[in-house]
Amino acid sequence: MKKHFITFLLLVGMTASLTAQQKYQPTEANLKARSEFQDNKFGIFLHWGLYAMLATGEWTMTNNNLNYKEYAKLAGGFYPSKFDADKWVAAIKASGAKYICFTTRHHEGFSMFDTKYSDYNIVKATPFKRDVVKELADACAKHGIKLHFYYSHIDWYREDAPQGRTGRRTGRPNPKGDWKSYYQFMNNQLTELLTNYGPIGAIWFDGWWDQDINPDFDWELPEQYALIHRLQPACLVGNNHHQTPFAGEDIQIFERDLPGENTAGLSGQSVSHLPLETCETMNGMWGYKITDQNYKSTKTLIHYLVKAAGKDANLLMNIGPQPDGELPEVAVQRLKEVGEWMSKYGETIYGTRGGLVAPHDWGVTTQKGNKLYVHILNLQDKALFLPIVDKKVKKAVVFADKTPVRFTKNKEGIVLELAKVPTDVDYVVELTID
Ligand code: JFZ
Repeated sequence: MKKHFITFLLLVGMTASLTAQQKYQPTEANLKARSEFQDNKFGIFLHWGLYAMLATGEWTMTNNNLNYKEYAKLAGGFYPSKFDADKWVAAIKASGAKYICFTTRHHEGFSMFDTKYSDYNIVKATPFKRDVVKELADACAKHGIKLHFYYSHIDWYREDAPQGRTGRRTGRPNPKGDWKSYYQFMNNQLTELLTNYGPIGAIWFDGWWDQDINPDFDWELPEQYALIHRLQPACLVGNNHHQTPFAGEDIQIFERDLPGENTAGLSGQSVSHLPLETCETMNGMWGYKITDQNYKSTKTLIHYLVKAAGKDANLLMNIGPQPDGELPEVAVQRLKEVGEWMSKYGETIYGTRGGLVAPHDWGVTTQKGNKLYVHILNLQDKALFLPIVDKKVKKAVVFADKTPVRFTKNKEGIVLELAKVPTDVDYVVELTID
């Protein structure tokens, strides 16, 4: 009897979660936001929290098993005197990025915004007393940059946060936590974030994977996602869970790899039909790391952006702001140089989708209407074969100066005859097809 009852409960549970999943129908506004998101192609990720002061990345609290009460004392000394939201947003805009994703609360548990639901926040617990999220939101609105919020499901500080495979030695008393209380807390904060800061482009969740040691753990995501869509239907929901997307999500996120590639071991999931985004660090760390000056070259950054576009994905490129409130100088220089390239070649990136010729070792293609942009990133020859059979190529020009490019056709496709072996950062040939 008992067994039957359990089966019955299981069935009810499964049906309920199925209905919750099937119920998600993105609104018109949401679908429009998804394609605008894809058009934007390039965003800047900012990892900023108390961890910036320790200057060893955002995982220091758990990596060094720092006691949560001791760690919290950092807040009393957090005074990023040079913080200027307008300056940040202007530098980011100059790169050609169209949106910023900011860590409102990372795994350390410190809220970088004014919140009623915890005093452990930048306004109440620091001498700085300024809501940097509000200042960023205002600067973004002024500069026409979209704002996305990173929000951690993990919290290494709160006693009610259930402990997963990280943050187990931060001295908190109760590993099980109090899920009901913690879930309510997160939803309260999400409500604040989606009420007090104007239209938000996306909520970017992270930390689901912390409970992969407990397969039965239920994050109750459908209800949380529904809350977000209720508050702002156009707000996109993304989750860095490294799985194929769950119901209620609007974008698929990849970490440190292009979709379909998995060199870092964090992106083995299959590629879905949702808008794609991949995030990558400009040096090697997300949060500010004082010893890491190993910044990727401007060429590498541009190549990554172009390759993402060729795979139909956005690039979310990260910078870890300093504890004094400034962006690292090298990062600002990179932003400027990527921006110079984007002001010339943006047309071949913004508003495009992955092109009809799949990515190759030599580069990728992007496409908008009847224009196919051939991005040659790495070619040793003066000619390039493109397997285009279903479409007719009417015209080929060098994108930069519109000089004609000769091409010949054969039954397998076309061969572009270039004036020289390309040495540009990205030698773009523009094809008109039909
Ligand atoms: C996550 C965060 O932990 C990290 O701090 C940063 O915010 C990045 C963008 O996202 O990265 C991960 C995700 C998963 C694991 C480790 C780091 N994991 O499964 O161990």
